[in-house]
Amino acid sequence: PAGICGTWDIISNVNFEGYMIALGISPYLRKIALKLKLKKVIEQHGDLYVVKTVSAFRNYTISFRVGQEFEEFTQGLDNRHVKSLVTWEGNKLICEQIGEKRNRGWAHWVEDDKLHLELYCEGEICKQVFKKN
Ligand code: RET
Repeated sequence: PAGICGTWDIISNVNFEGYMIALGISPYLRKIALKLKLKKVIEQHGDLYVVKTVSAFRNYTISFRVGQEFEEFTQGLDNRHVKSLVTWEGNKLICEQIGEKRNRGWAHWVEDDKLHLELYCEGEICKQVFKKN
């Protein structure tokens, strides 16, 4: 839906640590990651979405078409190869990331002018909320 595009600043981040532990991210990298003020920059070019996770330390960008599976390499996160598929479920943009980790994926949606993101891995749920920049 309209409203997901733009630049978003994080205002809350619950259980990012649990999610990163589930991914097997090192204590050193987790400590850095927990201190970051993350931004999401979301663009749409025709049917192509580009989602950038931006921080002073490291950026991570994915681009995808809804309904079209793509190869994702989680470079700088846990450095795994997954097969990702993004679909709409109601107003939520849902991604399944099939690979070594069970129940891995995320959901993005806009509610009350906020961008909500849930990150899933092996039963851990990280909940992040962003406000429009
Ligand atoms: C950072 C810093 C280095 C360590 C980790 C990171 C995590 C990034 C994540 C990005 C998720 C992106 C999504 C995009 C969806 O469209 C910030 C790169 C672990 C979890 C869900």
